[in-house]
Amino acid sequence: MSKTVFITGATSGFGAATARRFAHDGWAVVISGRRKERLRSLGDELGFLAPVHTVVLDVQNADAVREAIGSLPAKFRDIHTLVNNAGLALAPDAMQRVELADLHTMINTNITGLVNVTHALLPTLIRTGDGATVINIGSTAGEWPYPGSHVYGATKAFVKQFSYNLRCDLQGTGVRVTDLSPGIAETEFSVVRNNGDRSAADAVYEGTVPLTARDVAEQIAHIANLPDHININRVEMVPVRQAWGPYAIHRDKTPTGGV
Ligand code: NDP
Ligand code: 8X3
Repeated sequence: MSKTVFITGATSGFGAATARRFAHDGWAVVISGRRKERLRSLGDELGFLAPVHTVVLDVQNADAVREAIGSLPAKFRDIHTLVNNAGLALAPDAMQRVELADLHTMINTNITGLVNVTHALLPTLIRTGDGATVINIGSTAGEWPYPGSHVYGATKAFVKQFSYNLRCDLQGTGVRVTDLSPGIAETEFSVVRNNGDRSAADAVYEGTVPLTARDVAEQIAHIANLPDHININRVEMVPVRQAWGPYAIHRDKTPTGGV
């Protein structure tokens, strides 16, 4: 019998590429996200390759998550791998200049949403036992600071620590947990971050060679298909063209602030 993967945020980017990758390997695939039309068209595309079930779902809504997982058709109920991928960055400016509501949306999606889905699926994954896998999509932003990353990077730091802590709780269950943290990758991520401004999004990738969604999907498939006794705690993957800059030293001795 084929294994089943549950993917959040499958309407674009890493999630859609992961759905394609697993369907090509013959896994049963549960694809979820908020955009119904996108899910339908991906379901139509992959339905010839593998069993596909679509779930319109906003991960921020704990009741909806519980309900969606509780009402999976029998054929898709025995989840082997959960890919906690749904997430976003907003407010690409300094913390002191951005809207509080955007910060809450990042927290509610990248932290609360990920916790909602994990909590709802853990009983199933524990029942699956050996080889069951949770792959949480973190980010290099969870490890390395940069201007404008403020809450986004902090949500991804949460993903890393949550992944490690979850491993402790799941010791003895056979369930594996990985924090997969990519660097810059060309998806709709930057369009969302720049509030639909395509030219600002394109500028992020201009003149460089970023990761692709497929690169990330390959890693996800690799991790999920490893022998049951191996747990990859964390993977940080970046394009060769992405490294670190020097410390930002403010070279101006004029006092700041005051009235
Ligand atoms: P995309 O914008 O292409 O995809 C994001 C996905 O998340 C979409 O399918 C979107 O679906 C879904 N999503 C967003 N909010 C919600 C929500 N409330 N409920 C359910 N689904 C939601 O970006 P990526 O593929 O690049 O991003 C995927 C993950 O990878 C994110 O967690 C991101 O932070 C992370 N990441 C991205 C990197 C990059 O450079 N691209 C690098 C490192 C990490 P819908 O809108 O239909 O709900
Ligand atoms: C997305 C990668 O560098 O924009 O998590 O933070 S980056």
